[in-house]
This record gives sequence, C-alpha cells and structure tokens, in this order.
Amino acid sequence: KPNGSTNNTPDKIPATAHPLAQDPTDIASNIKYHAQYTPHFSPIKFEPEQAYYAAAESVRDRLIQQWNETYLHYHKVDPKQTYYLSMEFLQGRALTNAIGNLDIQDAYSAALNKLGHELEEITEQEKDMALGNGGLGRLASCFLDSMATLNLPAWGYGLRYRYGLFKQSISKTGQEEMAEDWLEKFSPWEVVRHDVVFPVRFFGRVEVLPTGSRKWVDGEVLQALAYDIPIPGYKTKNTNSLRLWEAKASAHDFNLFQFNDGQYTAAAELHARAQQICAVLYPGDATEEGKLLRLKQQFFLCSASLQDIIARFKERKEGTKGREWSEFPTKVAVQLNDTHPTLAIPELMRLLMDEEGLGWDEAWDVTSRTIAYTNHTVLPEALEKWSQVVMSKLLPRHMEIIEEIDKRFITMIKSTRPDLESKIPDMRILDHNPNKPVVRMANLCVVSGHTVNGVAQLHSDILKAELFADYVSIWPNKFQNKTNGITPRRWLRFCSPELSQIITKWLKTDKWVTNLDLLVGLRQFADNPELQAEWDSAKMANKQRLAQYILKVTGETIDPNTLFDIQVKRIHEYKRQLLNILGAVYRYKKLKEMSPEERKATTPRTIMIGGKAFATYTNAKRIVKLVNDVGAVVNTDPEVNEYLKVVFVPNYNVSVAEVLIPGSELSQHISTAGMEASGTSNMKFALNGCLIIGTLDGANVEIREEVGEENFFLFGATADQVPNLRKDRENGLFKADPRYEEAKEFIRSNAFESYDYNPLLDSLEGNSGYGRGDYFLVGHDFPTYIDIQEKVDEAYKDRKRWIKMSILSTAGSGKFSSDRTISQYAKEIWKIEACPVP
Ligand code: GPQ
Repeated sequence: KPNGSTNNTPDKIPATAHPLAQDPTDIASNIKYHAQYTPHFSPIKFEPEQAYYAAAESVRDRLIQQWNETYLHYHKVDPKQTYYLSMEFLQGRALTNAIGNLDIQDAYSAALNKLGHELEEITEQEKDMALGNGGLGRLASCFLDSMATLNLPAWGYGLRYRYGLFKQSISKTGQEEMAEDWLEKFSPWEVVRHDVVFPVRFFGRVEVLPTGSRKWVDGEVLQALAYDIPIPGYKTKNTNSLRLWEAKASAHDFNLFQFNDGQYTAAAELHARAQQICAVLYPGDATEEGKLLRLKQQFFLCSASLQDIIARFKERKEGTKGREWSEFPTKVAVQLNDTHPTLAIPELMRLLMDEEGLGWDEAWDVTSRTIAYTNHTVLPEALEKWSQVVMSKLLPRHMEIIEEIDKRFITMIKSTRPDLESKIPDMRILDHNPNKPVVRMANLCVVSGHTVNGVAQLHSDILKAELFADYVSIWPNKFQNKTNGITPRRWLRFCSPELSQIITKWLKTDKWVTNLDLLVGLRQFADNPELQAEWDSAKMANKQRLAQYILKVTGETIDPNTLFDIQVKRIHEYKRQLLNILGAVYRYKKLKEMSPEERKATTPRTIMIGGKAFATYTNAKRIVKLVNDVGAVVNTDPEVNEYLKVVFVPNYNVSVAEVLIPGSELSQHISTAGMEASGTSNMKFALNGCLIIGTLDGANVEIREEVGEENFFLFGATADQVPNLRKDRENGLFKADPRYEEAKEFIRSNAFESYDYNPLLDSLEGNSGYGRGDYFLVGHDFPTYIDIQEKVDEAYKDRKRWIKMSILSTAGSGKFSSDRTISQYAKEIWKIEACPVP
C-alpha cells in the first residue's frame, strides 16, 4: 500500500496489544495488532475472514487472562472437581458466545465498525466446531457453558478430531457427504499444551512380576497431546477448559534408516496409525477395521484423561502432605457421557493397581466412588457391546480386569441375592454367546459406577422398570433422573436478541439469563396487547431472517406470513420424519382436490425438514431424498404454492439451528413414544416461543407439564401402549386409516419422482419386527397426527390466541435451563461446589 501500512486497516488506528481493553478504540487497535503481528495471511487483505481471525484472537487474549486465573485459583483452593468424559462435543461457533459471555458485545461491535466491518458479518466467517453427531454432543457443550456460568470446577475431556461431522449437500440422488474441515486454516480457540503429554498403549501382553503384581507391556505406544479450548461462563471470571487429545507418535518412532532406504511408508508407520486415531468422528463401524479404530479412540480418550486427572490430583496433593488414595473420590468426580468412555473404569483400576500399587479392594473402592454413568438411549442397536476377542487383543490387561469385575459381581449375587441367580446371564458383564462373546458396556457401567442416571423423567422411569430393573432391586438408590437442559445464553439471549430485549423489558430485569425460572413472570402479561404486538414483531423479524437464510442456501423463496413448521434433528426412523412427510403429502393431495375458494380458507404453511443421515443408513437416506422430491413438486406447483411449501434445509448444524429456532412457530417432536430418551431441541424451540406438536415421549412430557396442555399439540400412542400395539400388528389386528393408505399410495404412484420408494414404504408393511412391519407405529399414529394438525391450522388463524400460546411457551420453559440440570448433577451426583474466582 502507498502509505506503507499493512493489512489494509485504517491508518489512524495504531496496532497495539491491549489484551484487556474496554474502550472500542483500544479494542480496535488490539484487533489490528493481531492482524499485523500474529499474522496468518499475507499482509494485504483485511477482509471479513482476516477480521474474524484477528477479532477472535483479541477475544482470546482476554479469555486467557481469566482462564489462567481460574486454573491457579482451583489449584490453590483444591476443590473437588468434575471431569465430563465425552466422545462428542458439538460446540458450534465460539465468537458470538465468548463476546456475549464476556459482556463486551457493544464495544466489539463498535471496534469492528472502526475497522470497517460489521460484527454479524465477521461471526459468520467462523466454521462450526462439530465434534459430535447430535443431541448427546450438543448436551455436553451446553453443560460446559453451565458449569462455567455456575463457577463450578468442572472440565470436559474429548478428542480433537481432525474432521468433525460430515458436511451434507443435496444432489439429485439425495444426500452426499463431504469431510468437514474445521481446521482447514486453524482454530483461534485452541491452545496446545506442549507440556501435557501422556503415553497410551495398545496391544501388547500382561507380564506377571515376581511380586505377583501384573504389568501391561509391549505393543505400541502413542502419545496423547493436550489441546485446550477456553470455556467462559456468562458474566463471571471463571473460565473452564475443554481438553481435547490428539494422538502423536514420537520422533524415535520415525525410522530414519528405513526412510533413507526409500521405505517411506514403513518408516512412518506408527505416525500414520497415530493420525488415524483422531482423523474422524465416529468412523463407520460396519467393518472389523472400523470397530477396532473406534475402540482405540475410546480407550485413547479414557487413558489420557485419567492419567491427566491423576497427575493433577498428585500435583494438588503436594501441598497437603501425603493425601491418601482413598481421598481421590473426594477430589475427583468422573461422569461418563453414555457408555462410550466406559473403559475409564478398567483403566482407572489398572492405573491404581499396576502403576500406583493399590490392592484390588482399595482400587475398586476408589473407582466405584469416582465414576458415574449417564444413559442416553434404550435403543438396542445403540447399547454398546464389544467383542471379547477384539478387546483381549487391543487391551489385554483391561480384559483381565473386566473378567475379574464380572466374576466378583456373580459371586456377590450368589451370596447375597440367591433369588436373582436366574437373572445372572442377563445381568453379568460378559456375554459368552458362543458365536460372538461380547462385553456389555452398559452392564459394566451399572455394576461399577456409584450413580446411573437417565436424561428425562420418562426415560429414567423406563430404565428402572425395564433395562436396569434387576439392578434396581440390588441398588435401589443408585438410579436417578437428571432431565436434560439447554443453555439459555446461546439458545435465546444470543440467537434471538430481539425477543431477549422484550423479555428483559417486561420482566424489568435481565436476570432471567442466569435464572430462567424468572420467565414465569411473563405469564401475567400473556394477554397484554402491547406485549403481544412486540412479541409478534420480534417473531416476524426472526422469520424474515430465516426466510433470507433459506433463500440463500436453497434458492427457495418462502413467505414469512405462512406458518413456519420445522423438524430438525438426525434422520432416524424412530424420530419419524416419515410421519411428517406423509402428513405433508396428504396435505398436498387434499389441497389439489380443493376448489380455489376452499384453498383460500386453509392455513398456509411452510414445512421445513433438516438433518443428517448416517452415511450407511439406507432408509434414512431415502427419507432425505423423499423430502427433497416432495419439495421439488410441491414448490413448483402454482395451484398450491401459496398454501404449502416443503423445504429440505441442508447441512443442519449448530449455527443453522441458531437461525431456524428463533424463526420457528411450530416444531415437530414426534418420535414413537418410549424411544427418544429426552430430546433437547424441543426445549430450544419451546424457549423461543415455538409451539410443539409431539408425542408423549422423552422431555416432551415435562415440557407439556410446564407450558400447559392447552399450549401443546399432543397426539399418538403412549409408551405403555406401544408393546401391545406391536403385538396387535403381529396378530393382524391393525386396521389402517384410509387417509394413511391414500398418502402412501400417492407416493407409490410416482407422484413425485420415478425413484423407487417401495423399499422405504415397505418398511411400513408386513409383520412387525425391527425395521419392518411398521415397528415405529407410523400407521397407528397417522390419524391422530392429521387430526391434531387440523387443530394447529385452526389455532393459527386466531392470531391473538397463537401469540398468547407462544408467550406462555417461553414463560413455561424455565425448567429446561442446563443451569438447573447441572446444579442437580453437582449436588446429587458429583457433590461439588462452586469455586468462584475472586
Ligand atoms: N443421543 Cl446414545 C445421541 O444424540 N447420541 C447417542 O449416541 C445417544 C443418545 C441423544 C438421545 O437420542 C436424545 O434423546 C437425548 O436428548 C440426547 O442424547 C441427550 O441426552
């Protein structure tokens, strides 16, 4: 540039490091400092992308200050700390959240303006950190936000996948998957800790030492290197860590001799294997190879995290003059996010016995007082079972330990509960099925952990009555419920500033952001025309933003005056997107049969469906294709166009949700009762004043209780009716509603595309059985679904009534804050207390 300045930033702003600047001018110069002195791009451009990275680094500066203070404070106070072990964290974007939690929104906005940029545009540059599949991973991320906000000493541990959840695009043939490169450039949010490295072994053998103790030796040893992501709390200094492990091989594993000999691949073999471990989230496990890799990932997470936890325990113990190992559970709580990190159990036993020299009983006491387990599903295919053969090969010492836990459990049952002897084959950890002996991970967790919890009241009740019923009779106090929650910061305060402002105005406080129960205060104003008008216009603004987004990503124009009806979640038969689309097809057919006058009297709708199908889940992919095909016909049919559109929203992820949810008016949570453990998007929608059409499943039950049954569109069989309905079907007692037959027939008639939908529709026919014979009861629930949809249409016509219902929905959502959930975990499972940084 002629005047000699770099980065194309305004010259009058100096580039100076002001890590803690408050004033917009100082913030601007700190952003400029990063653009210039921590460069990642050539020194010419300062476009939104460069501005994003520079702004993110400047925000990171101030986080690092609080982050270090938090670490030192915990170190000094030495409180009991929780470690949340999870194979998934679905963090989404960090910049808006960090700026919002630090409460420096206005200053950053002004600073960026000085540099010629808009904050909103800059934040769009950030790639989603999508190291998770869906609800379970996003729950983990909401929990981290609440832990920091509540000043709890609590960290997350996960894996630093090179590629997160795939990027979805839609072509003529349906869903296509591409690797999502969240680290393509770099992430400004991670800090590599070169001093935090632990060895993790695979394979090898068990050596018996002369003393009789056992040691795991040989095999291959990789290194786990820590990458930390700061987790700021809302308006608090406490900044916790999400520690993600990366696998590496060390320099002496690189065979220079072989390399010089031209054997390039062989020379770096261990390096290549190390890279595979964290290459992708959830590699397909259809093949034996894939299974082994997944098990390696799980162990890698568990081993590195526990070594780190133990190291920290020892480090903090130094000041306390020889703390006993029996005190470990008074300083450490480990929460297993589903069974994926179950290997933490035998790994903690191994570390305590083989490395620290404890005896079995002492190690068992420590382990079982430390570890707790959350179950997130009752679906049989999601209950992990690992081959004993594979496990013995990869983790020989752990297999020994698991066998011993199994043996002792059986002995205990036989001596204390002879009445349960016949149940032992189901209850024990090892299943010696001759075809394929397996380790049942959920059983290992229940037997070893001090607490087991479900994620919504109905789900926890089902766990106690069915899946874990036999264990309940031994340990009645082991089982708890912790109804899931969502963070009100990301899911209302930041994603819908308009609505937030109105809420704050009417409640005369913004304290609801950290005390969501205060939202009930809106109830008294639900009929107030002034609030209703403001509410209506905020919702309309959000609908317009959503319509613009849809236009951008699909090219489809949707009308914000129509009812916005949304179903977004992973595509799965039990979630019944098929019921939704069959309903849409039926609606389309009826509209076609109507006269123009009749059509005018209907309630115009835009149905949006989004979600990813697992790459090898054929029926789920067929559902994606069907939604797109129905949309292609309906949206180009001038006769019905004004009254119905069907849009598939591609690449649903956290940041897409942040646009969809605020603009929603009706959302569908229509799983077969008893199958959705909780659901969490249902809570986000309700919080944003969106009404729910749903079954009595998961957390829907509690949402309906809270918002009031007159504000919830309920339909379908209940969980306790489901088994009998399946039996009826088996016995030929199911009688299909003619409307249901009509919808299916319409698809079979090639009304949409000549694609062969028979295999998908056939899953609804024939005798009952998993994956066929309408196991998910679409046919049974279809008539009540259509009936309640008519009620929705009626309700929407009464604008005042609808807005009132919307206000009451938000007002009744206080219970679903993850702050409430995490407070309950802290008090009732972890026994930890807040440790606020002064
Ligand atoms: N869930 Cl086991 C996942 O997202 N992934 C999983 O592997 C398992 C469960 C979901 C579950 O389906 C939802 O109902 C819950 O709301 C969510 O976990 C969080 O508990």
